[in-house]
Amino acid sequence: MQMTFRWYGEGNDSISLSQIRQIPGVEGIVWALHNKLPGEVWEKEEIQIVADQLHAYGFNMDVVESVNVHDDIKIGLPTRDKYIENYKQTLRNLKEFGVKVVCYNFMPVFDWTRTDLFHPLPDGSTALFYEKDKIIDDPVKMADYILEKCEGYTMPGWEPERMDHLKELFEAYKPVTKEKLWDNLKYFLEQLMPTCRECDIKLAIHQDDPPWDIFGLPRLLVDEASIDRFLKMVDDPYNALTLCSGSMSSNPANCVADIVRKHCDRIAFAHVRNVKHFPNGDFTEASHRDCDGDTGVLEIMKAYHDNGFKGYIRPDHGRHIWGEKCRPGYGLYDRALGIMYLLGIWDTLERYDK
Ligand code: DNO
Repeated sequence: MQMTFRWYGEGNDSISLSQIRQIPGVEGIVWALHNKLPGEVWEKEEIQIVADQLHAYGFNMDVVESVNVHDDIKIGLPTRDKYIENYKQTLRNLKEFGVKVVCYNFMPVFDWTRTDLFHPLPDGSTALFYEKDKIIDDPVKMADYILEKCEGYTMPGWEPERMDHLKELFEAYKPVTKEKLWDNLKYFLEQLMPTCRECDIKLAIHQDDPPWDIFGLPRLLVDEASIDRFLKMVDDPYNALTLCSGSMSSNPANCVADIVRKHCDRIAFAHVRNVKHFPNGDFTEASHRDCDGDTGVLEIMKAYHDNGFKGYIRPDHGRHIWGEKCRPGYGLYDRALGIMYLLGIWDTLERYDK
């Protein structure tokens, strides 16, 4: 297991690499070229700039999160082949820098969705919050809210350039049923697998967050059965998972530890965080400590350990604590606490649970 930390890049993150260097146990930075639009090739010269920054602090750059997938691929338009070729070229360029895992998602239009990015918690901190009833609202209003609240940072999947065309995007997705979306995902993966093998890069899908349809858009990776289907559909070790404990356990019916036990060998990258449910279906994000939420962090870590997990792991969204001003969910302090908690569990298992 290798501990990593997500960083949005120079000038695009409130946190510096020198701060991250002081968190015990972090070996790699989970990075991306966040200025690139979905479908664009990531050029070697652009990657080199980040490589130099990370290497100066002794970090590896094995994991990219995310190379975003162009909507034409998800919709299944004839132009998808051009964007798939670009994706292959990006993988070839990433290979030159030793990248091993590329995380991506196949959610239509939006990436992760919350209705409140800074919801007050009883301890005086704030955290991401999802209020089911607010989602029935107009998606255009939702996008405006997210863009207004992201403190000037560009949120992945909520790029203003794309949000400007929301109505057209919703129109374009109209014929895309859930089954059509599965077909389009299969097509994408089958085109990509030979390049992944050639480059020795695992393509690791992130589940849909939250794991159910929103705004009438279909969502695929939502539970154990859909993960089974996904892995069987393209049964190749390079077709892998970014298993996101928080996304999956936003639905209380999902048991993340069961999925780890079943598919550990196909999990290339683990996101571990904690979610607390309310009886009406709302949920809030919580500290990484097991008893602060309902995700089952201890059981999940034990499942990874029992199954000899060799992949990459990172703490996921944290609360905003001690007055920190940061990207929603991506502050330094609570994620650093999260790392110490996860490593505490792991080190204990390593020593006493052979
Ligand atoms: C949320 C993240 C997601 C993830 C993408 C992967 O904080 O886990 O935005 O990076 O869905 O493409």
